[in-house]
Amino acid sequence: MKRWMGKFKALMLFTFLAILLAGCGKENLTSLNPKGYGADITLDLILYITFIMIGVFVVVMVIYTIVLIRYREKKGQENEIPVQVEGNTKLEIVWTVIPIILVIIILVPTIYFTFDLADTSEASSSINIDVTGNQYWWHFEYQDEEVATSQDLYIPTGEKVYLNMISSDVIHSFWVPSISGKMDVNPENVNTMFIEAYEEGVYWGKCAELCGPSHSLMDFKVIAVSPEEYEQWITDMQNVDPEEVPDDAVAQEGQDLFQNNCMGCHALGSAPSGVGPNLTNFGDRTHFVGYLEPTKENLVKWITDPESIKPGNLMTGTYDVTEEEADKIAEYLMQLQPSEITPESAGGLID
Ligand code: HEC
Ligand SMILES: [Cu+2]
Repeated sequence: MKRWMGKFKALMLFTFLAILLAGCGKENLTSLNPKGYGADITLDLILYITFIMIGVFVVVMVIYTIVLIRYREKKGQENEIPVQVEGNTKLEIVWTVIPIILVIIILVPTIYFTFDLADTSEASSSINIDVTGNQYWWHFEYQDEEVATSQDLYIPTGEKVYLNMISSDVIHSFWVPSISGKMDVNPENVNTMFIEAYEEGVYWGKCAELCGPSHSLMDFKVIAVSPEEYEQWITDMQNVDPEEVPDDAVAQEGQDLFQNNCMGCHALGSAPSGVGPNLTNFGDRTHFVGYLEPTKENLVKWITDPESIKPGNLMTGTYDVTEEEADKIAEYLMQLQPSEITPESAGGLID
């Protein structure tokens, strides 16, 4: 009885853990519910190979069980030595050929789709975006549009968008599990991959290569909108006047403070970004610094003590503003909302 209780407890623990971990996935951060081309193919391949493996397992287990039952030692056979079989050519051929066939069945679609996903022959007639990975944020430049943004990557649905990716420091890896596979982002060479989202939505991206103390916080979003909305967004971004003075007095003070303390690293408009992210549409972010909700409280905390939010970031200790000043800057930054096309209009985050 005691022995069974132990096993029962272990079973309960596993069941509990399975249920608990199953709840860890987010609707917009899972490769098991693909919403784009790369993720779709990856899941198909995973399932295809898994089913073949299950088939192999079942066949082997059936043969194993039959052999166990059929050839077990029966009463009166205790001292009998069974017929010794050795070097059966027929069997040798069978169990060499079957695995080779299985490997080919797995290999052909895998190789086909590996090349398919690496195909950049249509890149020149498509949207190209230059992506830079930085410790611990992402920068995006729309090649032909003179539009630059950081952290939130806007793309149109239903078409392949080519990303030319490089790193400004160490190796990162670009991964949006719901819509694509992952690709390393190296300091020395440009790696190109395409992503395609089927549906509108906000998809969560991750850096998938350990790159420093805040690696796990190097999150970003892909915002997929309809092609018309995408055009609208591009136009809105092109029309931003980085010098535009906000209406209310507090935000105006914030703008002055921002220009004096922060513009050395941050860019507005299409100007190339320096050490820090482009903040042109900062007020539209669903999250900032990758993972925090853009409330005023969080923003003031980030400006006054970035280290507590993202250890090892390159902003810590490079300027001197009081909490009161940070509050005004936050007021200004949150008003930077150049477009009607936002993560919210794309359906927001599905949790
Ligand atoms: C030395 C360069 C530097 C200076 C000066 C600087 N920043 Fe930053 N800032 C950064 C870097 C680098 C990041 C990215 C941090 C990360 O995510 O790891 C950043 C990130 C941010 C973000 C988050 C952006 C996003 O969308 O995720 C905000 C907001 C911000 N800075 C505001 C400010 C303000 C306000 C000031 C001035 C008081 C300032 N920064 C001064 C380098 C700088
Ligand atoms: Cu990284």
